[in-house]
Amino acid sequence: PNHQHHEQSGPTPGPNPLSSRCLSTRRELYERDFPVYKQPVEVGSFSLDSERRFFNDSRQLRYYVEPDRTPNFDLRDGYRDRFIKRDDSVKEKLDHILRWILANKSKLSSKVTSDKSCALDVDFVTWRGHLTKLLTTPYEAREGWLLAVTRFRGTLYISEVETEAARRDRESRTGRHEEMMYWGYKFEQYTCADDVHSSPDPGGVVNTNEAFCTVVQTRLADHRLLFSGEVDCRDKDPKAPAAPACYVELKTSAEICTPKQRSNFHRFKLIKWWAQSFLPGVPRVVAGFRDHEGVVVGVETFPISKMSHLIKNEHNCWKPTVCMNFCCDFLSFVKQTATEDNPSVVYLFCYEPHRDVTFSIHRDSQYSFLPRWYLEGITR
Ligand code: 0WD
Ligand code: CA
Repeated sequence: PNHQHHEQSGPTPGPNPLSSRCLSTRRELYERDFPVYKQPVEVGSFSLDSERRFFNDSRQLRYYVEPDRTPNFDLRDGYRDRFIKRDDSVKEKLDHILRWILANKSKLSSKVTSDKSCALDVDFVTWRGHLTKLLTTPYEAREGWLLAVTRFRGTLYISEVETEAARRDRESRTGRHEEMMYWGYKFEQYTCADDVHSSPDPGGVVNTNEAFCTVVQTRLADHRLLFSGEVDCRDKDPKAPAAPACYVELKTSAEICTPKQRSNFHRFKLIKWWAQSFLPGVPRVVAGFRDHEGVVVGVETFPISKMSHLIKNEHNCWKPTVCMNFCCDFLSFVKQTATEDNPSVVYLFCYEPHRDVTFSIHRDSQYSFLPRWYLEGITR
């Protein structure tokens, strides 16, 4: 896909100083007080089964079973013969979230407008993963992004578009890289059980079509957000706090052997772990540290609230306030830019490392992403 063709490159230049054609990504501009970020509230959840079918329930939610501190999990086991991989060339856009919205329209705080149709009481609908990319943008020197935005009945829908570079990378992955992508899912299988009282089954099949997703509502400054994110598992203690506080994010990472490796881990990996879990209010990450052969040699729990202390000794490190203020200003930029309320219009926002965020406008193009079933379903 080519996103060069657009009808104009921004609003007509005028005297309005609040209306701008681009948004700076320079860190210094975002070093101010931490913005208001309301405690995220889970408003629902959904599941995707082994064939990627949608269910408006938590059937795919799994339970965390704490492993040994030195577990020796072999993450390569089953890669050849017990692995069913999701087809990542299929772009699902916001479809699962939109399905969830239709299924929960009545319980979602929605208001009836003059034409008897419902408008959502939120400013933005998106995936958590898209917001994670926004939070880390001021520190992202390698990967750009494209975010498509459509305004429909006052709500701004944000859906990612794969960049050319990302598509090339996806299509040219090495065998080693493909196998390493499996390791994270295999770690989940070693540490998650299907039921409160059962044990993990490392002899089973890993199927990456399966997913459990939480849907949360929150507010960042004056932006009301509704987003969904995939959750790996929950605390199995029935006395654990309510969702999302009972959720656990699982990660694998290369074992840390040198001070240089520790510093890189703090500077480049923890920012992604922090941003991803902070957004939906997931309080901890359990990390499996593995060697080059894919054997987990250690497991460590990282509370999200302690991550910002861990990094304070690092030189030139990321700051949570810069991440949140940039995201907040980006959302303001989107509100100010995407003004035409029309499901066939897409405002395409583009970030390339070390550049400002820019945008282009596309009418009835390949970028339109709100499906007819959603437009019709929300209208009745
Ligand atoms: O571009 C995307 N991120 C899209 C995601 C486009 C369309 C759909 N999705 C959805 C899927 O329905 C999936 O269930 O992604 C869901 C996960 O969304 P998310 O939580 O917003 O994504 P993110 O925070 O980036 O990733 C969470 C987990 C990953 O775990 P790790 O520990 O590696 O961060 O979701 C998985 C992955 O296991 N994942 C995905 N699953 C399906 N499709 C995708 C994807 N595109 N990206 C990550
Ligand atoms: Ca994970």
